[in-house]
Amino acid sequence: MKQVIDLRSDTVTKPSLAMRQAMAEAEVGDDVFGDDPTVNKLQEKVALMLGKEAALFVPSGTMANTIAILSHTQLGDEVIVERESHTFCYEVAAASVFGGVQLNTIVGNSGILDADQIAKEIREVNVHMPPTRLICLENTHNRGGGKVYPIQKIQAIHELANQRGLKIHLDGARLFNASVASGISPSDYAKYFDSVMFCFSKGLGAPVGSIVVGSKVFIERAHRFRKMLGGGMRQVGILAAAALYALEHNVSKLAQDHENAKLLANELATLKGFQIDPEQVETNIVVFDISKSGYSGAQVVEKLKQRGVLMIPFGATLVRAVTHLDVSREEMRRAIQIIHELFG
Ligand code: TLP
Repeated sequence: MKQVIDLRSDTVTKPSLAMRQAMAEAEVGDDVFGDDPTVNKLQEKVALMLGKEAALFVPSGTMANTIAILSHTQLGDEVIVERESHTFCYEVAAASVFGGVQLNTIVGNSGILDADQIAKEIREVNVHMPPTRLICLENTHNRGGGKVYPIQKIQAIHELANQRGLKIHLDGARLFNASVASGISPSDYAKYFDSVMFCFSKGLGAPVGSIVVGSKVFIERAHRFRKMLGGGMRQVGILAAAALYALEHNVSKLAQDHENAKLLANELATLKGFQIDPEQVETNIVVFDISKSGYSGAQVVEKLKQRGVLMIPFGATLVRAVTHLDVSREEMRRAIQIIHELFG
């Protein structure tokens, strides 16, 4: 059987035997009653780790962001997001549908916004206008090619939010990738946000699950919204056990994913018609432009697929590859070899 090298996303990892063992042995209870000891342990651990009062385990990153937005806002409020953010591009308008908020999008530089850009978009109090209530940032930035948010920019946006009485939420689906790449701890990022979410089901290698952290009052509201959206889970300690395992064993492995991504980016940069600046590849996401290659993104993806290398088109002329726990250095080298054979 041809072995596939799956670089479509870091969501494709399969739980290891040791993780499955931890899941099998997890103590469980009905979490809607608050009775699941493993979920409670995970929530306490993550709240402490991020320096916040409380945490809530949720089924997905999309639900985490939606719950956070709903918890910070009221019907008719405005939320500032980056134009290429996951919340704007890929969450099926959940914040608008369920929260009745308007998203005001600002175009960033590889997904990164400056405080000045945001300041211009904060609305005056005026009967004609929706009140600006919340700013959402994304770190690392997915469509920005896994870009790490510079901490000085976060600090400036945090100050602005404070001055203008706004809340600030972090989509930290890949917060640990940012942390490993920058050397800045998750709690040093989290202190600039009222709420933070991150995912266990991406680079950390768990099969399911994300978590939202914030103040006790915020998490109480978030808890109600989780129930409202159908995210109240029962003996979910088996998933929390995978998340605990991931935190303990898989964070340190992210550096290897970042090295593999850099290796790939360096090779792609040598190919005629493929555009990428390897310097810009800071974490595990590699987005490259093939517009000058004579192929469409879909064609490049199809040719690779026939040779057992999976990536995804990321727009008409862009292709994305994501490195992760289930792609070894050797497999990365094999994928690079195939790319050279096809496009070199
Ligand atoms: N991202 C997925 C796809 O939805 C695009 C991927 O393959 O990268 N925030 C960010 C920054 C994300 O990248 C994702 C997932 C989410 C939120 C949503 O997480 P899930 O898929 O658990 O709802």
